[in-house]
Amino acid sequence: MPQLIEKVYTPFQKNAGHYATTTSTPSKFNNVRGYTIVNGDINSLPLKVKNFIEESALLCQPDKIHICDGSEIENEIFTKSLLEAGTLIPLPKYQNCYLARTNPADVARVESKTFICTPHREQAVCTPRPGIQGTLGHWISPKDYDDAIMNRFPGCMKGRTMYVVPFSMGPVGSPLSKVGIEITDSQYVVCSMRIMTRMGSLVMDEIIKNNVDFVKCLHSVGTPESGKVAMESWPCDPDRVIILHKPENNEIVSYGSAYGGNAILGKKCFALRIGSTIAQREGWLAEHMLILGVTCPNGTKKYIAAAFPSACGKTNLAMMTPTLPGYKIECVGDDIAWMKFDAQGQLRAINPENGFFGVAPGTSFETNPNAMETVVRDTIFTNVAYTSDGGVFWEGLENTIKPGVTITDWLGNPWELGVSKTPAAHPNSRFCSPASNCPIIDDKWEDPEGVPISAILFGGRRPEGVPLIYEAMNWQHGVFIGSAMRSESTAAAEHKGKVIMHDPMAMRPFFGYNFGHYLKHWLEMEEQCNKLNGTMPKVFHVNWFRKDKNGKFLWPGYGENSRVLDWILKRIDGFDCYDETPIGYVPTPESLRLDNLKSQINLKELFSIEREFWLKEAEQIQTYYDNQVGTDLPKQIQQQLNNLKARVEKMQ
Ligand code: GTP
Ligand code: SPV
Ligand code: MN
Repeated sequence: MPQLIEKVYTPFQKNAGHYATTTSTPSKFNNVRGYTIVNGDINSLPLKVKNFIEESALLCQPDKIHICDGSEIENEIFTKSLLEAGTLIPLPKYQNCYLARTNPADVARVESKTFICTPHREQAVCTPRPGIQGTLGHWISPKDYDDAIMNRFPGCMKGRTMYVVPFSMGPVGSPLSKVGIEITDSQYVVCSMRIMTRMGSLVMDEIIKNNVDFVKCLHSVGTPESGKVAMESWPCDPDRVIILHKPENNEIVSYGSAYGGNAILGKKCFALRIGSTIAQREGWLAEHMLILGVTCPNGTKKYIAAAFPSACGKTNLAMMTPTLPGYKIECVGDDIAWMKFDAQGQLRAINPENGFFGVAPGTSFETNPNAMETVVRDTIFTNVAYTSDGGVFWEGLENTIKPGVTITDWLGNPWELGVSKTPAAHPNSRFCSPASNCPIIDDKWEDPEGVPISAILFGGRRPEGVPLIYEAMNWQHGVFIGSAMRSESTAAAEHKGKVIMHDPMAMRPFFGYNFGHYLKHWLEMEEQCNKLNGTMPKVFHVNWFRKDKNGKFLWPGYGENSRVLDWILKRIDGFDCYDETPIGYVPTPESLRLDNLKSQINLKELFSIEREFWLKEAEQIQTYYDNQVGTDLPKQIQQQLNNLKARVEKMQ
């Protein structure tokens, strides 16, 4: 049996991007099914891996299969090929950085086309009130799931290469980690997965050695024949995008988009949607949370996890430069946390990712210098603007533009500061950078045991009514606060306008199973902890985004948020520095450090808790539960809402 390996890489050929058509390949390398293995040895793989590859090949009918090893040389070859295809543009101002401009119809996650497939609808989603559209995820039946695949995938990789990407979410070999294999026809996705996950032979070896189960991820940008491909350099099929998850098979299938969470399948699809279902089965939590370490002036260090909806400040908080002297922030992760109790009942978290896929606009030397330092090496930027000196530009970097430098916007059109009316960078433009590049990456960010979590923060964009910070009175109250979270919509998904949406636990787009069951699971974490004689983390709600009557932020945010962390640390240490309010505990006036603040803060407005506002808020939460969650709502959560209503009603 000849080894089906071709040592020569063909992607060097001109125009050999995603849609490279095969030229002659030696027939002796073609196996019976008509494809050539151009890298890797399929026969050395465990049967279940081999089967997954062969079934996918049978369906997608690629000309070639490349089993990725994750090596430097392999990455260089893909990069070169993407440059030749025009998918990537070099950025000579920085080291090993590139810009991708997408098809303008493929710029964000597509929540309306994202589905969870279970035998029964109620396993995946809550049952909304009759006549009401559910907003807590979309269910698809097993039959429609199969049909969706069969209507899109057969032959979708004809004439092209199928890449097999073994990856680990979490440090390779950690007891908290899980592995996956993504099959994709996009080299851009392969290069992104290499940044965002631990990817390559190391992971495949782990799968072979320990015969571990892997999450099956199948991705295609779509068929060029669909006629909807407007840009050769960014193939996609926007009209037929679909993102499917089948938890019982640990399976993800994504078609038509190459953007972010739609295509980098280790991230939202695996680490959150499939991850949350595994976590429910195994008794842990998979959450849309940053993880940071904070050291205070006396040298003690605590770790905090925080759930904010997409584009609401996780990356910024995770990499914050504190303005309070003597404080140090270190970053463990900026988007996802997997958390589990250890044998002592201490909640521990790992960041399952290996990189940051961060929002570019708003990131600057003033707001997030650590991110700015992170992105000047080994980064793929997507949909930011380009400068004539080989660099990047986005809203927030206005003062970095040197005289004479011209700007090209994310669509490829000339753009002029102060003149052009449209944004230079797409509002959801991103940087994709290795976490190890971050100057404040935490020593323990790859600790296989995870870091101990002392507090969980919830927060969102609440221009009105919600104070800078308040603390939950207990765990159940904390779970309630998370379930009742609301936030202004952002460009991270397809929602239009700035409406205040419910986004419970910052997970609305990412639940892998029924939200009511998810809340029950959260409530049960306390029992798990008690059995182990542990201490539950404290829960807080923060809001950096409250505005005054003129629409100006009441709080400077960013590094100044260290003042809020300082108060949280005092509470973790048990200091009695809070006042009780109907919505929770708020800092006593002297306990929130405001020394040396550069601007005048209207504390009264920032912390005001209005009876009318909160009566309405409680009513809206009730309507939301009734309309969206129905009988799946745990009674403890309804009780918490009743308690809130009663406390607010008693206000003067
Ligand atoms: P995803 O990657 O989509 O999950 O987003 P994220 O939660 O990591 O949000 P990120 O930190 O990238 O911030 C999104 C936007 O919010 C950026 O434009 C930031 O500049 C802005 N932002 C972050 N923190 C603050 C803050 O404390 N105050 C204000 N006013 N804006 C902030
Ligand atoms: C988010 O939208 O929460 C992101 C970006 O982190 S994406 O990976 O595209 O989902
Ligand atoms: Mn996110």
